[in-house]
Amino acid sequence: MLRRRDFLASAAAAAALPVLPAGVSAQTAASPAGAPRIPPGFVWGASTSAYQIEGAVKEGGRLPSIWDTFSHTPGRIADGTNGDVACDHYNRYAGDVDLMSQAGFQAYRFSIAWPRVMPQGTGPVNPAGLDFYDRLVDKLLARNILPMACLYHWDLPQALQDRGGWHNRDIANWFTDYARATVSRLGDRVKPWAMLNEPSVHAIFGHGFGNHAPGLTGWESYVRAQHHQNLAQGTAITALRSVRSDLKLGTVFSLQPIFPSSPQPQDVAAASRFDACWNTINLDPLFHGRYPAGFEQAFAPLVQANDMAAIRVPVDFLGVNYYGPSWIKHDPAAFLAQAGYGAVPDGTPRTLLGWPISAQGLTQVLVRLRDGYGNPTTFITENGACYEDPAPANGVVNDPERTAYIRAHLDACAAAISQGCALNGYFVWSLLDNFEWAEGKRRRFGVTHVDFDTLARTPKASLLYLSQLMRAQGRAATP
Ligand code: IFM
Repeated sequence: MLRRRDFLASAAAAAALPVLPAGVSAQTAASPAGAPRIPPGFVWGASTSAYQIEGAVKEGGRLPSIWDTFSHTPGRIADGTNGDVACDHYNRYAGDVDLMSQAGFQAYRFSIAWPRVMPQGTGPVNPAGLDFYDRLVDKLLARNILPMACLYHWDLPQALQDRGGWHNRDIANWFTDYARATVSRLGDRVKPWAMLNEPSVHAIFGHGFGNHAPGLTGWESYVRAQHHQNLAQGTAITALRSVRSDLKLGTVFSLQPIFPSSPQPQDVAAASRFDACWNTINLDPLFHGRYPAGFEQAFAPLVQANDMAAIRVPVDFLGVNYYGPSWIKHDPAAFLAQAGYGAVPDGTPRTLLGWPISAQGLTQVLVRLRDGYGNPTTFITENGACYEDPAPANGVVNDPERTAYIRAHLDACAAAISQGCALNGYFVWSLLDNFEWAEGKRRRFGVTHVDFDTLARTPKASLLYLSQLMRAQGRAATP
């Protein structure tokens, strides 16, 4: 496993990037008073995903994904919007990269749209689709920003959904073929590659609750989608190892502490089952080659002879998306292991979406990885918060709650590092206000405000805060 400095240095070297921009040294970068105690060498990044920002859904040979279908189905999206235009990043990517560069970001995590690269999901590659990512990557490198690409952030080609999508075991090979084609084209410049984004979330919401695309429901549907994502992830990592030897291959999980909503034994047991469905259903197969205790039987009908060996593959890094903890109660009617969301303790602060806030929970997640999963090289690949923002005034959007949220979570990163967790970097979610899935455009996570009528970008105070920190600390990276 690579550790912090090795990772940035080798990824930057492989991409022919200088680790330190000219004129900046570890000595010249000082810490602002009261700033989180993040050590030099930490990677500071911003994160986005294709369907949420690109728009241009019919340009360059792209065909529909499950999210095009879902968002155009009446009643699915809270405000009736869709990703047709989103932030128009497809056409405005150069300005967005300049914005990142001006802010001082060192790295950018974005996702590749499978329906651009292989519009039918399998078969011929669409060169025009890859051309877009070529342009994006070259622009990033020209600005000394390290590209980190994620191969799948929930936008499955609709043509594959029509063949069963994540319920069809063949998807492990479909995904691997798409991954190989994409990495063969971009792997000379992009070194860190994440396979999947938040597979348990995609399985639970998209294939269990049905409030995300493709809108499927029920326990068996969830189990099939979860196992086939695990299998596709492992199969693709193994295949990509032989594409190039200098790649850094990993994946991204959403992880959170899960608490019982009461000390009643039934709620305690439900919390443990929910923890399995959210957290260890991804972690245990990848790092230990088994499904969590109590879940083996549910997965047994799907697991073939070599599956667990195919899933348990070494990774160069793990991306952790963290937002906050959940409180869970026993609920016999809940499709997910009879475990449902329960009462959150009085006084717990929450974001606009009602998500409980606990920066300490981020440290707990990282300590769990340290103690239970071999302390993998880790990046926080998403962290951020949704709040009601005021309109832009004097060229800025004042978002003190988001700024405080980010600051507290950076402190939690520093605490984890001081406790020996192999945390290497932090990517804020998100660079831009965007299409927030079932919430549409009415819920904003960006550190940059986007006016969805004019598509104008305006920095928020949270971006200026990050920028100040990154300029003082981030550029102190030494190889
Ligand atoms: O917007 C999403 C992202 O796509 C996946 N992680 C959580 C974010 C906020 O809901």
